[in-house]
Amino acid sequence: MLNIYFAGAIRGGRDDAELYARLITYLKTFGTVLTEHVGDDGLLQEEKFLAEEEIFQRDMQWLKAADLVIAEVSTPSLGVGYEIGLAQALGKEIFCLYRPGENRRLSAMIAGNPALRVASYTGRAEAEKLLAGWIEQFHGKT
Ligand code: 6K6
Repeated sequence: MLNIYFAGAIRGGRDDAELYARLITYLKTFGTVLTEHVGDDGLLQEEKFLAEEEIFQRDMQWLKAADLVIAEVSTPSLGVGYEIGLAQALGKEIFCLYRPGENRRLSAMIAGNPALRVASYTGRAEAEKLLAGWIEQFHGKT
């Protein structure tokens, strides 16, 4: 079973939370999504009872356990950037999804990083198509 770490902005901003939830639901057809709370404000409310150190330690364990890291990077987030950098250092396969917007531009640390697979998309259907293609290729390699 594929273990998927989905990364998306939390304190960076929750404008795309609903989209994260839909992408996570889609990803669950391919394996286990370790970070379901990223798309679920109800689950995040429960996390308020955890110390920040506990959240950090747990997320790091999940990142180490992941086969695949999928990051939605349209909303800039320190946490997501950190997770991507660490996932790269751990040798994980990393896919980044980016929805271009009028007033934003993806960080060069992501857009210019040859170790990442970054794709732009406009809507959920396109994002899901990209995810399915990536996961199929990933399975071909393993
Ligand atoms: C409860 C209410 C608000 O935040 C919480 C609990 N916080 C977190 N719980 C779980 N994962 C977190 C939390 N904060 C950050 N992360 C991890 O960093 C997630 O895996 C996200 O991919 C990423 C988001 O980072 P920020 O900098 O946008 O918060």
